[in-house]
Amino acid sequence: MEQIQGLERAPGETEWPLLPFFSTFVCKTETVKIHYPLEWARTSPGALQWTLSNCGPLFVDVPVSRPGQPPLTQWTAVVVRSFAGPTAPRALSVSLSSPASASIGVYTLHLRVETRLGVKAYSVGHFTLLCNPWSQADSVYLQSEELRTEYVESDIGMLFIGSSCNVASRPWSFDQHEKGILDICMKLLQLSPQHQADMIRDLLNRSNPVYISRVISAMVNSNDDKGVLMGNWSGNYSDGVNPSMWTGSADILKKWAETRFSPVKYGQCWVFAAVMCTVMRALGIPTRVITNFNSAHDTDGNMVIEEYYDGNGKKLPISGDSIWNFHVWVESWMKRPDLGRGYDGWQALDATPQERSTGMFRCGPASVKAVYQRKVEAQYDVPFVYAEVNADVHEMVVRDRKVLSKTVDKHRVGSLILTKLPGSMCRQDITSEYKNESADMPFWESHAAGKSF
Ligand SMILES: [Ca+2]
Ligand SMILES: [Ca+2]
Repeated sequence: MEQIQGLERAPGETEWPLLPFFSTFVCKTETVKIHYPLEWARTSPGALQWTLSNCGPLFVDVPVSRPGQPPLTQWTAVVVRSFAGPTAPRALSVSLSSPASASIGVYTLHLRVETRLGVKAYSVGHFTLLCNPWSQADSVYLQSEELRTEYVESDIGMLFIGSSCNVASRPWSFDQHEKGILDICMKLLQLSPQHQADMIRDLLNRSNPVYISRVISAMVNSNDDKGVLMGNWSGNYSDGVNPSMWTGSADILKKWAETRFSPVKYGQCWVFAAVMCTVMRALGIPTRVITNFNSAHDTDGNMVIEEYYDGNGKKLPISGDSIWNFHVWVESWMKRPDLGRGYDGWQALDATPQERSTGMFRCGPASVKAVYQRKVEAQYDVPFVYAEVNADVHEMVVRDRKVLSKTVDKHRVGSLILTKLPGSMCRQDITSEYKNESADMPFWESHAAGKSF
């Protein structure tokens, strides 16, 4: 299948060239005009029916209806015009519209025509249906044109690494418009354990970006499934590629596809995040890469980082918790009807295999607003993300398994959270989106500052 262009076009009507076989992609709720030769039969529009199959057993029947504004709640097909003349070939032009609630994926379009002579069924071709951040009805709608340009269309990234005192930047090519990449992203959905286990349920769930993003966060790493990237933090990368040597996502995704979906060696956090950003942008879901400096990895779910030292200040290997100089994940923009009001917007998603989330190495989507509010029961993985940016560090001196002293450091973790500033290669500080710094102030101080927390 071939991708004819990127997501840069404006929403609205798109005319496809003469069929019968086409392959392209279209965003949900967009109307496409399909021009189909009907040289073989006399027909009346009322006897036509399109059938869509989403890569398998899920079928949607779309009877051809009368002209009118297509409702965004169901598939519609409207005959725009039919051609019939003594010299011109018989042909039919039909507008097809998808609802905002449609599942994304690769669709096969069948045309069924009833005539006096019988019924004919034709397989017309394929198209890939994507999320539509331009459509208000879509769960990933993003109002600002400038932000859509940055978070969906832009294929140039800047990843931040290093330390909060010495931030280094690393350009990255997301390559989501590159030929073949969208098909590989679709393959990633097809190979997911969810799809393999229950195809119909998976296809139905693909209307929901919360579900889609959780599947992708698992499939970008090769743990537990046939996912893309294998992590390696050993320093020995001799049988693969040093994670620092990658500069773009296409090389990684193509290598995965070319090796019949064997894990690509190797990734570290920024590589996992950048590849996930590519997949999400390719699917039409606004996404950005985030770097958290002094990022905590809480292994026991208590949202505290425990550090144990002996009397000489030597760190003891008692706790599994750790603090990375930096850690990189992504945020995707979507509605969260599953969480009630107030949690729409950016959702943290992490493809780096750190901890299992309901049995698999994946993380999120965790509403950034829920992290800010410490709403730990808001699925998915809010306690883990909260700890990454906001865990207190308990430094304990122990002897004979007894704690002799304990100090609490409330400020080390999550010292700076950055992303790329839209329309620029500079950094944007988004620490305050994750952290309510005034919550740690004494009451009088926060009160004096006029904060209501
Ligand atoms: Ca995986
Ligand atoms: Ca802990």
